[in-house]
Amino acid sequence: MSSDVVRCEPHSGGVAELIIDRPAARNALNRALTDAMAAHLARLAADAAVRVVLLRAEGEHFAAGADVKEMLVLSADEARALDFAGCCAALGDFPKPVVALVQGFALGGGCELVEMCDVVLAAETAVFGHPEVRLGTMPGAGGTQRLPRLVGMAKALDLLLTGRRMDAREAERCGLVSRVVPAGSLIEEGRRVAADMATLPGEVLRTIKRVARSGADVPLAEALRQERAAFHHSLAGAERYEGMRAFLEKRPPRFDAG
Ligand code: CO8
Repeated sequence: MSSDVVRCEPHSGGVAELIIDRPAARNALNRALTDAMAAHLARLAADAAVRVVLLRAEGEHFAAGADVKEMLVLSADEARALDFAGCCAALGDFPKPVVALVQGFALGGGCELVEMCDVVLAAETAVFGHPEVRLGTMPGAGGTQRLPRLVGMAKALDLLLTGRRMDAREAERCGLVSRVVPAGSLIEEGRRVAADMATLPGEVLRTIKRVARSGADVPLAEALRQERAAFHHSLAGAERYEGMRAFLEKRPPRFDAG
């Protein structure tokens, strides 16, 4: 399946690459793009052969945010009717690990996409920011909620209320970015991380993501209860027999797709 603005390239080994491909408009997120992304993600969520998604973008920039040309002509009623900004929920709700590769600008809605991903590799040249306030609007795809959870309220409000940009190193220090890598090796390094993750047991990967994310929204005691239940459940799985046996037999584990 392909579209003009988002391509999906399945790779052997359990990794699917989702590629934002609208570089002439700095990968601005128009409706066609977010619809295509949602359609791809729905298919990838259901595909048992896919364990990990690698999200990246063509061109010099990750994404310059929502498409301002589309937004300008949108009335508040139309935005509500279209569930504008809800269009990115498919990424936020995606059940499998998503590794994002960020080069150049990730602004506004582009930064919100990053905030929804699980492991974020940024090129040294990456720049993050929420300039929405400077356009007379505000984040609508989770920026005011996910960013403070990731980087803390002081840093988040600094970014959201000033619209200033931050570089990759600052983004790494404050917790938006997992790792900073040389720009020239971003794709290679991202593919290596995703491929390695895809050799790990799929059900356990999904459970860790689910429990880590859902636990952040409930009191600690409830989060720990959820973790314990998931941990006990994992002990009943075939994956742990293979992982533990392989360790004791001093051989690499072989986890079946799933
Ligand atoms: N929307 C539409 N078109 C854009 C956007 C955008 N966000 N960003 C760039 N473009 C277009 C430009 O209009 C231009 O088109 P044309 O060639 O037809 O004139 C082309 O891309 C190239 O742009 P620039 O000449 O500006 O390129 P530069 O390399 O000089 O600058 C920047 C790159 C810094 C990324 C610059 O383009 C920029 O500042 N863009 C706008 C960034 C911004 O303000 N983003 C926030 C948008 S609001 C938002 O994201 C709200 C989120 C709500 C939910 C989202 C759900 C999807």
